Amino acid sequence: MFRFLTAGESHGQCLTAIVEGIPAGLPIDVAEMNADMARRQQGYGRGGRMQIETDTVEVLSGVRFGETMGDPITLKVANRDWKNWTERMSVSGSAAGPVVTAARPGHADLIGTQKYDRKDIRDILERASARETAARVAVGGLAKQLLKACGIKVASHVVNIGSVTVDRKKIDYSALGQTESELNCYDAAAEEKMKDVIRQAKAAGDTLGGVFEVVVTGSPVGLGSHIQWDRRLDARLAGALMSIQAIKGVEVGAGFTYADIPGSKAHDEMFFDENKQVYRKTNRAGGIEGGMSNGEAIVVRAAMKPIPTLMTPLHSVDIAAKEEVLACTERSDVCAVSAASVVGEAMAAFVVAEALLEKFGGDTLGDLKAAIKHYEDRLSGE
Ligand code: EPS
Repeated sequence: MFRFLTAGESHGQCLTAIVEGIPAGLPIDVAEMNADMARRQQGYGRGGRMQIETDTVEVLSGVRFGETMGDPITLKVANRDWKNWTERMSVSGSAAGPVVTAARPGHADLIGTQKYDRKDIRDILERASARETAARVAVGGLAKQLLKACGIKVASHVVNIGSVTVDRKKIDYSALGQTESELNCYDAAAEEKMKDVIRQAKAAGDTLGGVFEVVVTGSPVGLGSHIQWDRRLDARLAGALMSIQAIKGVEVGAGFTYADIPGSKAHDEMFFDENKQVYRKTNRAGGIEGGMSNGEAIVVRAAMKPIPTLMTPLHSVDIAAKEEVLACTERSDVCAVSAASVVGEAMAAFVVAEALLEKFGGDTLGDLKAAIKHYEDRLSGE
């Protein structure tokens, strides 16, 4: 079983994650994990917090002399900002300073205080914050390294911000994972326009959402299963991406555009040749048929709503005074779609690694790779 939990508040001491199920014998490159941590922090439109933090992963258990032992792995990401919050986020003592009571529409503020019987919205927003995704990217770093050892690569790119969409014809899919782009976007002209609309939103005290795409290449056929609802790979990827803060829509392959085309144009016809065996010329299915990977690139997209913390706040209600007010303004981002794309990679990597381990098992990396080889030999008729 491959699983993880995260813990930690946005302005608490640190974020942590416990990851169980990574096989023994996997070399771990912490610098590579930190490269993704840095990618999550960048992005035109991020707020002041990112100037304070330099997110780095500390491995507290499960790795010895650079290699996993099969033990649970504990990861820690320190919050540098904690030093500015020691009183307001103290584990002991009583509340110092004013409480937050003006709920932000679109955030967990109101419902969280109702559900958990809290008087201070901070008790909710601290954990609801997308800061938690730093821990997920750390976990995703482990999953990615496991996948890489098995020939599977996970990459992402931003395809839409606000009203600006990339021109897909300009995108070199073989270059995914290699951009210097501030917005993780592979269409330079669209990226400039995206920056413009982010600038305009910032000037107006507004925020912007968008869409990112995650692409997984090198996956063997048969990850996931058609035999039970909760084993379908597309369902699991959709759930994992939807679990990222502010994600409101997910699609696989042609996704919602399937609604507009007849069956004769919707499916990926199959062909055969001696070298490629069964192959397809299109990939509208996004690499998944019948809830199972089909060996093509797995393509999933997620739509992010604009961040609900607005510098020109929306009409709302004060939960203490029970009167109509303007929502609270916390320091926040104008646009975090590129950061979310890195989190999307992490969540997709986790799901694919989980499905890989489920299918091939293996307490050690060697056993896992041998099982994959045995299976691929069977499929190729050797
Ligand atoms: C985030 C850290 C947060 C926000 C953002 C994501 O930092 P702070 O709240 O200290 O400014 O920038 O959080 C939210 C968008 C949110 O709604 O809470 C991060 O590390 O990604």
